[in-house]
Amino acid sequence: MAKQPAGGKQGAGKQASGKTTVGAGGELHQTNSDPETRLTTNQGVPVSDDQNTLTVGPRGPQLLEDFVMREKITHFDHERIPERVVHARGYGAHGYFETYKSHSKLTRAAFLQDPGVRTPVFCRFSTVAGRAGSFDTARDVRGMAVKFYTTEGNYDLVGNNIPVFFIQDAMKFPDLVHSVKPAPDRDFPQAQSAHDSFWDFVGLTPESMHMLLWVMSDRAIPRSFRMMEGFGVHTFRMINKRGEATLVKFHWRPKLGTFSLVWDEAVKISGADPDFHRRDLWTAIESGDFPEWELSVQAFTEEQAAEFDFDVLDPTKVVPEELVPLTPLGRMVLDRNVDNFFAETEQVAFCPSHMVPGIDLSNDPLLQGRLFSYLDTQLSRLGSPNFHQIPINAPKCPMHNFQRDGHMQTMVPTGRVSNEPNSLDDGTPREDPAGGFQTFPAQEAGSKMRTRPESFADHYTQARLFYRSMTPPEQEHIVGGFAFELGKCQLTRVRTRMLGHLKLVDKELADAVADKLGMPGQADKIKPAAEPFDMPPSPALSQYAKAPKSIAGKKIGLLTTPGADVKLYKSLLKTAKAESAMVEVIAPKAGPLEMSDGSTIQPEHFLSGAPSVLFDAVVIAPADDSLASDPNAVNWLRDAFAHQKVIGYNANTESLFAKAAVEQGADAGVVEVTDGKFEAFVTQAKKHRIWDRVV
Ligand code: HDE
Repeated sequence: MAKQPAGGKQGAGKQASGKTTVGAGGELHQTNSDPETRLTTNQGVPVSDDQNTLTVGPRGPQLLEDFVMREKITHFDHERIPERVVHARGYGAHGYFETYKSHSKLTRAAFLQDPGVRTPVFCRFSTVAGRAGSFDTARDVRGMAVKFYTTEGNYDLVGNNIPVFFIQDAMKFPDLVHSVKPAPDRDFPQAQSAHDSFWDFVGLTPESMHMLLWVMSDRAIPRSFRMMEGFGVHTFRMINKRGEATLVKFHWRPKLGTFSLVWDEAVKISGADPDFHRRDLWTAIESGDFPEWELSVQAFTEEQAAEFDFDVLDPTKVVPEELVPLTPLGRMVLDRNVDNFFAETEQVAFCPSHMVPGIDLSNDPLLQGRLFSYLDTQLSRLGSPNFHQIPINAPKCPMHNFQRDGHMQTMVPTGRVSNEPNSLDDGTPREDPAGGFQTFPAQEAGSKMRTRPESFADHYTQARLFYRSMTPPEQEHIVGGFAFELGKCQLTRVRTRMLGHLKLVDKELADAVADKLGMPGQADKIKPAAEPFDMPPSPALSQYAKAPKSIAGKKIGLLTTPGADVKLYKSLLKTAKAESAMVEVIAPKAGPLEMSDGSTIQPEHFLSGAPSVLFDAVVIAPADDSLASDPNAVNWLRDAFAHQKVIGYNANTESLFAKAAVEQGADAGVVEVTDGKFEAFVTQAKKHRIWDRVV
């Protein structure tokens, strides 16, 4: 299934055309004398031996003059660039954006005018806290950064899967990040926020309360990048040809719906498959199941914004969709994996300051700080002001100016003129007053000061709104999230302070967390900067209230044994295909699996390497009752049941269920499928989980 990388001079993937040779050390390697494809140094010098360093005699000292070996090792020594200080672990793919229609009333942005035009995009998803080598399913915010290669320059929408942020002013960002990163003395814990330094910082920073509710919710453990919403977070402006401005908030909605893992799954997946999310995205794209998102805006005027109970410049606030509904703009499809992770995903440089005509900024203080930070970080990460020349960052429209030279300059500008104005050469680039980027002429006045607007002071109302807009299972998960994280904090004052904040959010929430911690009645008394009030609940904030009843894009695991019922297997494949879902087979051993008709299939997994946490719904249909004596199989079933999954089973599973203490037909989600009929199974699986299953 893997796509062969592009061939060419460095052609990997193709069978070498030359001879296979056994080297002096017994190694097998290929030789090739074709000048088009043979191995060379970076200077193009053909290499005769890539296995052995130059020595004096077979056992003698190595020679410094071996420029072939030194060039190879030196290059290797410099293979890494600094990883991103945040969002280091990420995964990207190419695709396109198509506008549904012309949005010229709203914006003059070129990529939002012509429905027939596909604008190329590159999208990178990421976790925030962990290093590049950390695991995918950490409880964390996910980044969702999209670079649109428009005909009027690159536009970067650098967003997250949560619509608010921890802090209101960029000045606090280094402290926030230092607090969540591993402690500097001991360098742990990695890739998680369940520790004293994080909860101490956020407990002292009440503006983070709304974000904390989101981060303790299911949003922070997404099932898949393909099943994640995305948000621009800040308020931006759109400007039309007449120069009229509308305030907007950006939203990405996944076509598959928004789904999450449960915490115990996330924990187990991090061991079973640390690459769970990247593998999922890569596999879906390779198999032609291209993920898709709808881009929408909430569009409103300055006058409307002035009427809201919150300040739209405050990045800790959402504009409830019940107040301003979404206006769909177009769709993004990711249809091509990268050819090279480093060249593309690692070197892509997103900057919120990469704007295009028709889109403009607001005074959100966090956004303003980001405008500085990202360009600055690219200089240190990519090492040169010419990072825009790296193919993944280069605009796909004409680009001309008089910026010159610098490290790793790859362009060769011609002519004697590198300045403007000039009257020496009419062919040099000139400004375009009408077509060029124009900043909206917002009126600004005031004294210079370091302060926070009073309108940013209410830190609890929207946290309460979020909690009260959740379905009961989502609320339970939030309680579990807080209890887990605070339970990992060793300092009592860190816990009691947070319980005090939670009390201001919602008393029931605070009591439930305190109860789980075994600390009832121990909340600190906290005086809020502004008294919270009740807003009408916003069902649009709940993932499950609006989840599509579908298993499209989901994965069904079929656990079976040699002699597996071929009819049932084929019927499951057919059913899954009709629902755009995937099936993967798990057998006790890795080798080919014999089926009931004597044919063989290659199972995707062997049992001890593929716990049921890797699948959205499971079918257990062995050929006999041998699984009952395999502890991996017992745990497989127990976990699937505990994670509220839909479980299909056949007649050979009675003793396995007894061992796992799961009752066959325990609820509507434990379905017999011996006859190979999957209608009831699919109907249940479309609920995502059996929410009312008590475990
Ligand atoms: Fe970032 N952020 N950020 N951030 N951010 C970075 O830029 C920063 C913030 C986001 O896939 C860094 O190239 C500051 C909000 C994403 O390459 C850095 C502040 C949101 C990515 C940086 C914020 C984001 C980054 C690290 C507070 C959601 C990954 C490496 C003012 C709207 C992009 C890099 C990718 C990456 C700074 C807050 C999203 C250091 C100073 C709010 C998706 O420049």
